[in-house]
Amino acid sequence: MSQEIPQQRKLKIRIAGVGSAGVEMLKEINASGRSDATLVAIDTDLSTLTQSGIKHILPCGGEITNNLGCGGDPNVAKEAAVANLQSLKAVVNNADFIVILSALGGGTGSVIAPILSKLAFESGIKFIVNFCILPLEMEGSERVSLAQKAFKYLHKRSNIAVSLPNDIIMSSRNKTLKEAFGEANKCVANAVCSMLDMISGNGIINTDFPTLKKIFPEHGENSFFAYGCGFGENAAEDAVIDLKKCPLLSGNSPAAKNLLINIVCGESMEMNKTRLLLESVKDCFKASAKTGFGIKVNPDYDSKIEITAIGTLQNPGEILSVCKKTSEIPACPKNPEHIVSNEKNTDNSAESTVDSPQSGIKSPQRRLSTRIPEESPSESQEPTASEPPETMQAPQPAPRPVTEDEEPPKKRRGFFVFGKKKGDLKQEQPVATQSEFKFVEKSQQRGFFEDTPPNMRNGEDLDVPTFMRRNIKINVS
Ligand SMILES: Nc1nc2c(ncn2[C@@H]2O[C@H](COP(=O)(O)OP(=O)(O)OP(=O)(O)O)[C@@H](O)[C@H]2O)c(=O)[nH]1
Ligand SMILES: [Mg+2]
Repeated sequence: MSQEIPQQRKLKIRIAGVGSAGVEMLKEINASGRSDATLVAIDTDLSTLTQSGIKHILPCGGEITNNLGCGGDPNVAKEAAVANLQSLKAVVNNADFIVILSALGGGTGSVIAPILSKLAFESGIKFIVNFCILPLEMEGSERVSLAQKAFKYLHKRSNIAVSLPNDIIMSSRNKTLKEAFGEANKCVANAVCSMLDMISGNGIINTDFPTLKKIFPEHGENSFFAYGCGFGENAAEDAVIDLKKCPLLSGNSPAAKNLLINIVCGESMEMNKTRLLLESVKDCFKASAKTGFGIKVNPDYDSKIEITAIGTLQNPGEILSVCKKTSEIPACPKNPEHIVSNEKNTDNSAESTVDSPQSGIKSPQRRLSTRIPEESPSESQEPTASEPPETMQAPQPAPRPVTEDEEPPKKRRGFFVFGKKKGDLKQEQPVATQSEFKFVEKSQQRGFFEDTPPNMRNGEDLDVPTFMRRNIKINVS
């Protein structure tokens, strides 16, 4: 009797490029023709999206930015994110693995990439990876500081968050700005592709998805990623040298706490050579505890050897200028967020998978058609999010009740934090609930003056507090 062999479920992998540079990186990946991941381009600048050639686009600007981008303003980007919250949720919905690509320092990438990480984190996505490009120091402290804050925020919601400072690319090579940017974009695209190759599960020794999760179970660890390649007779040695020079390491070979190494080589690669190669990569990162490795043979590689290493840092202060800088920024408040759904945009709020035709993410033609005032009925009948928005609020001390003509206190909100609508604040001030304060007995009140005669006036003992003499009750919490 023949038994039906159960089909292995395909991993749902999404790669989102956020902001102009994020979309540029996504274009590099798109050019490599991957079919195992769904690519989604997200920007407030419509032209970036329509010219990207990416099948799934999510324009977030609309009237807020006149489809022109945020001009570096994080407040505008936040407004755009709030207006498109349901569509952003649809990007992460039901995914197993999400990679978010962005350059931080501008408006869109700095705000929407952290928000997407947060939505992915809250929706329980099994593995979240962020690759972030950091602005040049010369672009000014405002951009650099915004980038640091954004990195710190999204890092806490990622299994792996790697930063690549543009300064490293600029300083290491004598290139034009465009060439250097292009090189950084390629570097990130290569890193993403080799990471996906690593988990595709058809190697001699696999570093599959469960292995990746086991090695990087935590969120918010400081991570690094490196990629190296060698050819010909000394391919192995050259690949290690190239790996150490990888710009994603920002010029360091840090000590790794957890490390995952993947080698892709030709069919003629000897076992002994492979073992030595693995040893030298482990030595390079002084790896001790959890190390996983994978080997994949690619018949097209001949004498080419490719090494990919992903790790978390033993000493978080050791690598990456951003890690050092972000440690100076005050920590993010715990559970500060309160997401509100955006009623204005229920028309594009499908909470379905990207792959489904009802997705909230539209192909350029479909999505653009929703910008036309006379919206077709079929567009507005798309399914809405099935679950109510989740709330995460830190416990607050009971505030003083607000009187009718008094302005409620202004809540401080970061760019990555959603709050309630302004109008809701007044109504929702909770009424202070207090319990009665119990004072000690009258006889025990006089303490130090116990043996002196009481200080009487009009029949009242003035040494006894007025509220006790007159039986006024005081409520305290
Ligand atoms: N590596 C690389 N960096 C870029 C590229 N374009 C811009 N940058 C850098 O990334 C930072 C953010 O720029 P953008 O991605 O254009 O900003 P954005 O996210 O689109 O934000 P807004 O345009 O303000 O909405 C800049 O400060 C630059 O340092 C690029 O193609 N490659
Ligand atoms: Mg832009």
